[in-house]
Amino acid sequence: MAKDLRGFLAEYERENPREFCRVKEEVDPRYEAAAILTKLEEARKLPILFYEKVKGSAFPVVTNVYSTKKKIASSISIDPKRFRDKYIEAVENPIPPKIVSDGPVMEERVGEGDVDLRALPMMTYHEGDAAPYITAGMVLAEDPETGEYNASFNRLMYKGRNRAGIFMTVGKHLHEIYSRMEDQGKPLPISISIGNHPAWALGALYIGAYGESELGIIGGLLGGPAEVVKGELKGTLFPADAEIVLEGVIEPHVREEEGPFCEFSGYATGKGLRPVVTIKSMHSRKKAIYQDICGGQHREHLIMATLPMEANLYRSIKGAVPTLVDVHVPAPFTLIVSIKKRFQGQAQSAMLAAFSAEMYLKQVIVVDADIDITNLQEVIWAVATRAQADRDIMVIPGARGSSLDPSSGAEGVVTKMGIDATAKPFLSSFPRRGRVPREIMDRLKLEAYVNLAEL
Ligand SMILES: Cc1cc2nc3c(=O)[nH]c(=O)nc-3n(C[C@H](O)[C@H](O)[C@H](O)COP(=O)(O)O)c2cc1C
Ligand SMILES: [Mn+2]
Repeated sequence: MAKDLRGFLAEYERENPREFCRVKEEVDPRYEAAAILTKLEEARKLPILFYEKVKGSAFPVVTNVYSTKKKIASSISIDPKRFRDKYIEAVENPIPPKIVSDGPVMEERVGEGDVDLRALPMMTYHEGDAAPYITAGMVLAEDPETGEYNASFNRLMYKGRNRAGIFMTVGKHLHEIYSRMEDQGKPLPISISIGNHPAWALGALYIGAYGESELGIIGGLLGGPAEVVKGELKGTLFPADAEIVLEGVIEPHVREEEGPFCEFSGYATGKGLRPVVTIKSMHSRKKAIYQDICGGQHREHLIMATLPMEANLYRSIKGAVPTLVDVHVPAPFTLIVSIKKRFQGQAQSAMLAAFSAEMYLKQVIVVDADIDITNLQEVIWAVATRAQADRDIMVIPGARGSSLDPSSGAEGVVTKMGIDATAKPFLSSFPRRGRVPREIMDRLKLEAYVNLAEL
């Protein structure tokens, strides 16, 4: 199993040549790459796309690397059906990272006076995006109080040669670390690594409690410690075999306009006054590959946002409701949960566990185990026939949600809603669903009565 991005790409291309598309024609990072991806998605194709020539940059670009569960699961040699179990196993058995003295990412370096973000093929995807963005940058930052490192993905807006606006969701961990440094009037040193093996992204995107180590989860997914090198700035660390790494500081008490940017919510939102990163140096491998994740509601962003989230929600709700069956995130801020209800109030326990495990969640629908939660038609049918609004809706006003929800109030304060669409009092005492008896269905041969080919 490869442990770096280029090793994974080579493996995947060899084993799945039809899911790996090399584009030799020059592509413009301004809208063209996004148009190619959009058209492929419309044709229901999700290949890894490797752009060999991107206008204005010497770096080739790879995108859609994390676009399907199959790709992600194969990167850690796991059957897609076992993916969630494996992920939870890594969360529960983290392996601490190992600091190594050198790594391939140190092959090339550009220092403070020369570093220029314009060398990178930053992309503009949608009408309304404020500037070119870096979207696949993994930020590692040290908590000044505990010395632990936090990993997250944070969009970076191009602002100038060595400056980028950074979006750190209020209430998420990087924002907390930055606030702790800002309280002391100090800049926060960070590394931003671009082009990592999928296990790094999967771990970084874990939605866990403050202080839970994403680096440990990455180790658990890789099956051995995540190897990191120390950077030039005091306190920076980054993956030894990343393709490209930027080191920089987020200055305290500086706010400038950032956004709008078309997000996974489907809207160009989030314009606001936000902190700025000053880039101090860039490290890269020889012939480095720049990785991109198309902004907005494209498969890759959605799958990377939901897979780690579903694993965390499954684990958290299971602790509160042991008869949890399954969880599914079908749309932004939305969760569907199925349970085998043993006693009254369990749907509400599931909702409360879910809301406290994931700040972005705004609506939770709980159904019985007979409902296929990936089929929204069935879920809505359960809401229509098993819930009554005055009795079964839980409303939590004034709660922290996402500022990317355009219907939210001041900077992401939302009203959360839980719908208990389980049958009352229990499924066993509820009217039966219409079903033809099983033995008749098994016995009857349709071909004996109708010619299917003629219909
Ligand atoms: C492609 C991609 C881009 C993201 N961009 C941002 C971002 O700009 N700001 C942000 O706060 N979270 C962003 N996220 C989500 C966070 O990285 C994610 O919630 C992460 O788990 C937060 O880390 P934390 O749990 O340590 O706070 C992004 C996620 C993905 C998949
Ligand atoms: Mn964290």
